[in-house]
Amino acid sequence: MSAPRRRPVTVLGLGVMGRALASALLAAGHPTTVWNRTPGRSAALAGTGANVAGSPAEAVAAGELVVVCLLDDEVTRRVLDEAAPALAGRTVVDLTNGTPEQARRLAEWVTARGARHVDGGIMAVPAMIGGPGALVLYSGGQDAFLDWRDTLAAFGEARWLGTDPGRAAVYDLALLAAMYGLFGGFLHATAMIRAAGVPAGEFAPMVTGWLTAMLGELPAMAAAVDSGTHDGDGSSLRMQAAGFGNLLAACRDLGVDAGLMRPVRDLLDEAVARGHGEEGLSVLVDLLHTGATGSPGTARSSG
Ligand code: FVH
Repeated sequence: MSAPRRRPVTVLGLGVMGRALASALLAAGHPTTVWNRTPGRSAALAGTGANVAGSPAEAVAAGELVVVCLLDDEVTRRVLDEAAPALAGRTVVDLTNGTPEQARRLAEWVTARGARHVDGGIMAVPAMIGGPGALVLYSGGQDAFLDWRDTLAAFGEARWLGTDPGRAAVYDLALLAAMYGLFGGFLHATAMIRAAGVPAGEFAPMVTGWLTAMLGELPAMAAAVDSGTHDGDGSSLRMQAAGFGNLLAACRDLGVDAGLMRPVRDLLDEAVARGHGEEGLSVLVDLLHTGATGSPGTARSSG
């Protein structure tokens, strides 16, 4: 029996991630057309069967599904604009990092040109694409997503988050915030431990064990945020604010910049000053969430 015919697809953008996505589509048997501003980046893909287009319009015309993976939303808009006459009838899946508002605006722009739009957020590094740990979040055009779900599964688990085109982006950025918090904590801790003369490699297993234990707290903290009952489970903010000063003092003594930690201290102090001293860390979510137009609290600044 012959293999089922795969529909033709296109990838716009052959950075590290775009190349991984194009490779996954080729491996899944899709006739794959690629385009990149800098032509040299398509050489290896051409060697494994990709068609290389000379312009965004030529690339879009060749694929029923157009996967976009460019630097940012501004570049995406510029590249899609060049391809606008070829967009009608296509499904555009934008995997470029962006804000929820950018995703909603692009959805309007794409659908106004007769194409379907799905926004996506890739929760994986390029080497993970096509492997078991890769997760890609999607939202926007549901019919388009369902139509292409099996193809998109070539990248990793394809998780649907609803018809708001901005939904995938807000999850993506929130997950990145969690990741940067974790990495920021690790980097600061490692700077302290190295300043104390301990090699990072010796410290890493200890910090991994500690963070793994602390990850177990997250479900209870999330439940506290949802219920509004922040009992702190034996670790009051008053106690934590008092101890945090020692962390900053030790950094001073070690010659380590405490810039990543000071906002946490400020937030703890603000929470205590507002009468939350006997509550737990989960109450800080209420202080951080000032509303879309809310002015930042005294301890924080907006982006
Ligand atoms: N790599 C990662 O770990 C993350 C994982 C999660 C998702 N992100 C997002 O994916 C988008 C692309 O990321 P990337 O890693 O492929 O990034 P680069 O290797 O820097 O490739 C950038 C591509 O964008 C093209 N490009 C840049 N500026 C322009 C422009 N003015 N006109 C046309 N194309 C442009 C660039 O082309 P070139 O420099 O090779 O000519 C690359 O194709 C991104 O949103 C991540 O946040 C990756």
